[in-house]
Amino acid sequence: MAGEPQADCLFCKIVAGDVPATVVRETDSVVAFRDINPQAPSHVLVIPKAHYPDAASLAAAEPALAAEVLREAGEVAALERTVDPGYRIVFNTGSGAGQTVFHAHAHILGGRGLAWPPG
Ligand code: IU
Repeated sequence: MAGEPQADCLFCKIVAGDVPATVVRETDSVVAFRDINPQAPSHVLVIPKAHYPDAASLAAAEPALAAEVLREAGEVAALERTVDPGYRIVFNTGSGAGQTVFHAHAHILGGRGLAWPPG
């Protein structure tokens, strides 16, 4: 069923506490934790606790939860003090775009200059 935990999903295991993560913020519906392979001085992932394979499927099924992920991204940036000069929110979607974990997640990157366009 849509949104239900998936036994083979790494991020569902983090939500369940079965895989360790350095959690920086948590609400009833989302978790924010540090990426284990940071690509910037501040690199935090925000995930919905419910399982959806990517951001688009999350937004289609539960738009309020997708909005909560974005709201939480802003809270993370404030906590990490990256609001000024700026930070980046990234949703890699599909393997060709670099998605490796198929549980929707926002990367919140900051703490250094971020070039555009991305690689
Ligand atoms: P991607 O957009 O699907 O490639 O992002 C997945 C991220 O999950 C990636 O940056 C990994 O470093 C990160 N990650 C993690 O934080 N903890 C883990 O246990 C594993 C991956 I596996």
